[in-house]
Amino acid sequence: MRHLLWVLLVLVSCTGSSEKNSLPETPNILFIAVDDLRPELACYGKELISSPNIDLLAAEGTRFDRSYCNIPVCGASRASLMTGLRPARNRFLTYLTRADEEAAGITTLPGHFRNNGYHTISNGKIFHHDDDAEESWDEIWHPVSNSSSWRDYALNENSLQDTADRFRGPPFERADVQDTVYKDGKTAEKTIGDLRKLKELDKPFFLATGFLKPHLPFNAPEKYWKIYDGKVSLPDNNYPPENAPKESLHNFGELRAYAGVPPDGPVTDDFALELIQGYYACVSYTDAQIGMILNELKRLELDRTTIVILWGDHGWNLREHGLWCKHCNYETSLHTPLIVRVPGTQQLKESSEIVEYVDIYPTLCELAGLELPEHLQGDSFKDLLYDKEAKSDGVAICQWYAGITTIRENWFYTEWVNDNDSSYARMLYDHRIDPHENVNISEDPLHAETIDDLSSEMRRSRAPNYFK
Ligand SMILES: [Ca+2]
Repeated sequence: MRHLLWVLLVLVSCTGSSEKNSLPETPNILFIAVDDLRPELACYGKELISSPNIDLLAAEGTRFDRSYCNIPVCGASRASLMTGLRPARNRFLTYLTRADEEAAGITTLPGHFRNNGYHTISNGKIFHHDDDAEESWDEIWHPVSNSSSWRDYALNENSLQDTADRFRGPPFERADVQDTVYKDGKTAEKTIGDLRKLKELDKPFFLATGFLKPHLPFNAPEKYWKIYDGKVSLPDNNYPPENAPKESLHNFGELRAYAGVPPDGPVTDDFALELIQGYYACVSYTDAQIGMILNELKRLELDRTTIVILWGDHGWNLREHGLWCKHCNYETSLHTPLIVRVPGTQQLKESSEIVEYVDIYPTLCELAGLELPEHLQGDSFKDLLYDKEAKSDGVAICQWYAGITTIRENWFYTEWVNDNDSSYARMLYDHRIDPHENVNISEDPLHAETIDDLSSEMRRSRAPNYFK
């Protein structure tokens, strides 16, 4: 016995960290996707937001403070993350992206786990299309709303008919209903049932659960709206950045498709306040669903063998720059929440290293001890969970159509390029002095060298397929 203890001690001191000894050999994965969630959470310093469950997950795991999606729209961001491939000039561009068409033949993240003996389940919105990359999953399930509408309304079927000239119903709903009236409540129920079932399974699992809120429409039970009554304020930069290129702005058509939103021009302050409160209510509603799942994981003691990862598919503008929705190259659309909790290991509380969503696939493989498929274009950030001295490569490249944003240190540089790789617009922000990106300084000769450098960085190392 004494000999065994000695061997263990030597092993611990040789590896220099605890994670190798206590991480399960084949850990389960609980993969939580939240639609349109920017880091609007108390654990990210937004103290107004009630997000106790995600905050607890962050406290027990590692919170990434500089995580960026590679493309700020649902379908394309998810296809990129799930395949580990970057967007390119003709790949992963819109919300309608299908991974199994634009990356045909590529093994997806859950597909890779499935090939390695995992039982894989997709609940709710993981890929944009319900039937995308079906061979990745042993089981696929989608919630059905109580309402007959394709969207998730509790009360507003009549108003949908009243506004037949618009594509959709109202952009928010404040209904005094149970959580399970809306789809995300059903997704939580289904996922909890799965955990109980998977506990008895004789193989590891990759359980993906995707929540629809805080995506529009901002429909959430009354109790979550109430949290924010009288507490919401407007951002102080309700205007385009000084010298902003027109390419960086849009008309937030996604929001205008909803009834009651003016067809052009800005929305009123009162309407903006209601939209922001609705977004917050949806964040708290989703947080509560995630809490029920994480509590069940603990109750079943599966938390001891399960890696939990939580991510939002991209950011969202809540009237910053006069914008709503995503679909642009500002940090508001690119910055995302990312939290990873690994069982049985002593993790760092947070990381301020720059990581990208193409890095998630290799990270989960490495944590689970799976080989990395050759096609992957990101880098594992496993070391950032444990090693204070560890660094990422320090660069994120994000793409919105022809606009490519290079994020490095304090610089956020976007260049719009045409088919023959010449640029026709650009913007540069220095987050040390302008963290909200209110003044484009790309035409200031003082920064010419920085721009050259960032422009070469983008071309050289991070978008090898982009110009092909
Ligand atoms: Ca989305």
